[in-house]
Amino acid sequence: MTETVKPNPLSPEFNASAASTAYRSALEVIGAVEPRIAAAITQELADQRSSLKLIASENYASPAVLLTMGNWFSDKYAEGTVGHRFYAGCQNVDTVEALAAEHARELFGAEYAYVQPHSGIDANLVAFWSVLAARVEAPALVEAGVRNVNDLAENDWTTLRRAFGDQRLLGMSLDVGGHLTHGFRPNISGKMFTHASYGTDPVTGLIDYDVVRAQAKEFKPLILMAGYSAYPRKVNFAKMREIADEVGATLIVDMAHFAGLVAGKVFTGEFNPVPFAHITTTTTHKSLRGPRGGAILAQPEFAEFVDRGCPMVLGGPLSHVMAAKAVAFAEARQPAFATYAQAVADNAVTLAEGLLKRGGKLVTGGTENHLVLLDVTSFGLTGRQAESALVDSGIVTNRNSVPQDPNGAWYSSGVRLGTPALTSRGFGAAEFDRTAELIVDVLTAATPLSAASGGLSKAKYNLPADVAAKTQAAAAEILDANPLYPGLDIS
Ligand code: DSN
Repeated sequence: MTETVKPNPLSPEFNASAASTAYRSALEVIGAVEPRIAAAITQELADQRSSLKLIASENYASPAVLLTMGNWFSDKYAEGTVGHRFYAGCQNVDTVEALAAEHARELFGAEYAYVQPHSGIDANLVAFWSVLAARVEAPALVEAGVRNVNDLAENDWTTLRRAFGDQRLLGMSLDVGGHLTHGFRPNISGKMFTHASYGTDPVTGLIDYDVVRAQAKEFKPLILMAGYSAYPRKVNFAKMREIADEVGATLIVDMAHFAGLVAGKVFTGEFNPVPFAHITTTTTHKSLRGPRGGAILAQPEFAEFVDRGCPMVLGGPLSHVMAAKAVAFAEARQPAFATYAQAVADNAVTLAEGLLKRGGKLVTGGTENHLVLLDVTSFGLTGRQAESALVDSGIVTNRNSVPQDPNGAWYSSGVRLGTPALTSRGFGAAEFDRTAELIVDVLTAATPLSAASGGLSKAKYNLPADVAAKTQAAAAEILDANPLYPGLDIS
């Protein structure tokens, strides 16, 4: 007989009574010093419990992961790497970091893992410096008469870039779902490299690998970057590696968004970046459902350079977070995580179909991962108006550009919807179809305020109060049926 247990992997191993005692005691201790912080922590749980969280980059970590971060590892300095520290007394940090790296290697089938990065940006920076160091540093610096990059004048990016031979990075365009840290000006990666980006096909919205290949041949990048934060499809990393090899580039894949789908074996073969990328970077808190942080997997030739991440690029390792990464990776190695990851992808398809059948327009027409990009221009709204109308109704998303966005990045024309968080609560097909219905109801009822009616910006809108109230009540119903941290009694 088929088992019909809902995929809520947080529940089976979750000892609600022990977690309630732990958190109540912690809040009592915190509240004795600064009660407003204890109150804010309590309120954050209440708020997270009571909203339909569809932010594609967010999730709910298990109490085991969260509790692992609140301890005395926070007090320890441990610059360096396992067995090679700039401080004494790091034996327990060594245990933690070695275990986290071992779990990461096993989880992703990687030969080398580095678990120190504090965030995805940090992980990418370490990866960039590693490629520069491995492939460029020595000859280019010597030729430029620079003995050490630390000798360069502060903020002298032109000098720095010349020293490194003005290297190039080709990454996915921000406009079609790429990430800021893949060579864009507001991020340091855009200052370190001469940058070019590849887009998507204007009709299908998909990456055209022949176009990427042609661009790479023309541009000859040192680094070919793959990965995204708002592209709702799989990427063929085997093809990306082929392109990188053809032009002598190093392939870095930033799998921050979909690491959980790789860990859970939803993305396998050519869609699993780890065997193909020279360096794979990630965050640990998105679909992977760990603590807020980053990690790097690399092929052995880059290991010695990545190992220098701290102090080259990173501050002292956050040992308490590395400990929580070890716990999260251990969780992700359990069969329940694969069930969860598959449910994340299945739920995204349900959400996409629920929106499509109610008249929604989706970038690329659907999804193959954990996110859906809804083009809200068909509702006559900007992304900003849609995001706000949904928040008023208890639905938390984030506005996002769509390809060739007429409203620019600030107001945008889309909302990005992700399934990892609500799937962790136990949402399945019925709940995601209902969620799609609620989203369409709100966006249909919301109207932009034109200049004539007193509104002046692409941010203003009108949403009938009864629609917001009705949606909030309907959302509360499905949220109550799928409680976050069931039995965790904090008030
Ligand atoms: N801020 C993350 C996101 O929302 O996609 C990426 O860094």
